[in-house]
Amino acid sequence: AARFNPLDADARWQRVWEERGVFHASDTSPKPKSYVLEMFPYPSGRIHMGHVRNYTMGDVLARYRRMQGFEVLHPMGWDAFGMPAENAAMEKKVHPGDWTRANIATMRAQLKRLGFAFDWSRELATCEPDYYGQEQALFLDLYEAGLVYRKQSEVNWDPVDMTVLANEQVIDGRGWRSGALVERRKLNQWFLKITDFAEELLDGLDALEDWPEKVRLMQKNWIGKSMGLRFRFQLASPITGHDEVEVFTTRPDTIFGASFVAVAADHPIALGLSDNPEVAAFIAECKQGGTTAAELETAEKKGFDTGIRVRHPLDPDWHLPLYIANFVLMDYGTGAVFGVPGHDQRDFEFASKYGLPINRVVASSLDEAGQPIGGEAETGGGVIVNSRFLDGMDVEAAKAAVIARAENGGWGRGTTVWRLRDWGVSRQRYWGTPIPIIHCEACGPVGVPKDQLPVALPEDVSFDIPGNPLERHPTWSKADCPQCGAAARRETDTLDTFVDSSWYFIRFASQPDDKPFDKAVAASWLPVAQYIGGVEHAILHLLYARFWTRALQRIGKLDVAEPFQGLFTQGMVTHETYRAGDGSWLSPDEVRCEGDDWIHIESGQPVTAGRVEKMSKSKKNVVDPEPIVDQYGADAVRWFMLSDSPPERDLPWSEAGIEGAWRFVQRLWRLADENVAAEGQDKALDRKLHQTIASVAANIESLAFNKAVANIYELTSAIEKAAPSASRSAAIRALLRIVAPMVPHLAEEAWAALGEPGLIADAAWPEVDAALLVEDEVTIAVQVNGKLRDTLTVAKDLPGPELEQAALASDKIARALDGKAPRKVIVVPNRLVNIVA
Ligand code: ANZ
Ligand code: ZN
Repeated sequence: AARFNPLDADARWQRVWEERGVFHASDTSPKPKSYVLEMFPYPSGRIHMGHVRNYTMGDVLARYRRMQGFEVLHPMGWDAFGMPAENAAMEKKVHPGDWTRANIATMRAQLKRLGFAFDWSRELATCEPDYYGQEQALFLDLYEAGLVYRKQSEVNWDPVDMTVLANEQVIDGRGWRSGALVERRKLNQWFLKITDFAEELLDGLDALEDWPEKVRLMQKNWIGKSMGLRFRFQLASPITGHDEVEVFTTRPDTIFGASFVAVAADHPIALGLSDNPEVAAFIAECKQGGTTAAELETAEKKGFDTGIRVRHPLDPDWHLPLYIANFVLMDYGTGAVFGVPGHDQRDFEFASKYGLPINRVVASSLDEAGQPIGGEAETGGGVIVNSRFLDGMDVEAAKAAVIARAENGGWGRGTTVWRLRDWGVSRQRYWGTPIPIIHCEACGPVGVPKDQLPVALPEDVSFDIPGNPLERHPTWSKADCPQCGAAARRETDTLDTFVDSSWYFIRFASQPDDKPFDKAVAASWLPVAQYIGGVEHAILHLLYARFWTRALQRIGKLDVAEPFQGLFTQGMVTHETYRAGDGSWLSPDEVRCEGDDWIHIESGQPVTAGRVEKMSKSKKNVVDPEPIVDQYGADAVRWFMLSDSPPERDLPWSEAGIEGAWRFVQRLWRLADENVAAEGQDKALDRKLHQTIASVAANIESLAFNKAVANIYELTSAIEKAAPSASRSAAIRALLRIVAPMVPHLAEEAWAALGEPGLIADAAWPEVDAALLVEDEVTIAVQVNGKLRDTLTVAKDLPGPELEQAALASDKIARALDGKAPRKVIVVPNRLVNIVA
């Protein structure tokens, strides 16, 4: 055939792979195992270009590893619980389960059309009871081991809809449906003791050499280990029940920069003053606003001066005002702080508002001691100034000095402090894993016995009014206490969906019916050799998965410490954005290019082409992969995803790029299709081929796919230019094998057309003839009196006398010698001839 026709070939080969179970991973294979994993998708509706890029990279590696003789596990599944399904239920009156399963069906079919080498027999969806029931079993194991507990914690409360809101349902501090100002409310919620693992999770980062440095750093900062000091300020005049207030700081070095002390709105001192109606009103005001870190950060800093004064511990005559402040949290440190406006931004804003002193105690040099602080706090390091015995010390030395002083004086204690908080996993939502607990009046919270798992979600729920449908279901929450048999209440909170994604990779590795996984089988696959996904998961998902793995190891369920040996975070797929005259966004298929201008097709009006940005629905700059696959076939799309940009960088989608990829696929096809059998060796082509095999392998292994693509382009051109020979025919066959991981359908089709037996998917990676990697010619420098005068290309390992002869035969050397006779000739074989005249 003149052309490769993907519309026919793609589906045909996909069927063959599936029928023959080519990509099934065998637990019992004698081959070495390799686990290649891409982050599983949320079934939002359709596959987008980001998925295509992510899964293409993983697929190339998985197929390559198979060709290298590994038993490869390359699974796919669905992160299927979460808010969007409930939103769809509320907006479109469709059951979250129906919506999710329909999306999965669509997206599965889309993935299959791209020809990814997944072991579909291991497919899982976290919203199915066979998955979340096993998750409940693991939750109970952790509960028994004391790694799960319940405590009061704040949630976003919508006072109009009378419901708890997820963080993403709070928009600018208001409920997304009611528009009411959101309040903070305390509820009893479930927590996982990730802080027990803080030290391990931090230390473990050092061994993760195949992770991007920036991700390790982000995790390190998130865990946030630092030295802190807890110390007490005496109240200048004690009040009932309190004669001191204990604060917590990570910057004891700034102790002489203090200008106020502040407690949280629910601190005992604040509550003790709440008989005063002004205090009570201020405490109520502090409860408004969302709970997200961003919201707390940006909310206006407000305080209430209690009138109480406290004594500075290093100078009893120095009195500071005591405030109640909205930016101090009760559940961190001691719920009280001392404010240093010169060097902490929150304190700076607070002091500016209430006219408190803003003193400098850190400077870039001692000369700067008298300089006032400018428009914002100076949070960096430097030398301590205006601080008595600390003057001249650097920040770290001053911290140690103050901690020592406090401990000797008995007014404070140094502590190691962690930024990491325990993981709150309770969600007041329907579409998640039910927490397998029953609340009994007499026995308290009791775990559901394992033989009663899964605790399945009820199907008959309604979403027409806000709130958690599990809570108002007529029967579901009624249960008997497993311990005493009394009538009791089922927990109606469901688990954070990050729990679902914290162990799916273990379930992929081993999927028995009667338990979460088999310890030995799981350990035979884990850790994941290469994990690939978006950098947006660099902190939470990866940290939670690392924690979950270590927790299971600690309780003896799993023999693995770190789940992901290699991590790669790929760049995004981007596209130009377009705006109509009225500022509204236009999608790429609503506009047309005319010369250098863009035109709105429908109205004929000019369009402004804007920045190249991540494809997103809000900016309408999305290109749907499906019609592209319809038009160009899977291989062209795959090739384009790999070719234009380094994988860690953004990839700008372009029509020209996909067309180029399509043309290259056809070029490969023509090489195979027009190949003529011939005799004879082509040494140069042999060498090019073997160098390419080696460099493509090295580039795939380091995930430098765009470099592998460049290697392949070069080899293809070399083959095209070469005259027919046995070498050329062999090179074409080898080329098909090295492109097979990238363009597998074309490779199969051409492989079959050349009459090769078996599937190329089962073929081995071509062997490199090491002898051909070595160049047999070398470049020699020829010097006269130490000055470079000529270079010569000669056969490798040419003996000294012959090298000398060749050097002396050079015209340039003759000119440089200018008739003088060489006095001495120094020869370094393969490198240099130096003539001393
Ligand atoms: C004095 C100081 C001076 C502070 C300075 C910072 C900079 P990280 O490092 O994130 O753990 N803090 C302590 N308890 C708090 C609470 N319950 N609510 C709000 N803020 C609290 O933060 C520790 C710092 O956050 C502490 O160090 C304290 O302010 C504040 F130039 O003390 B610092
Ligand atoms: Zn009971």
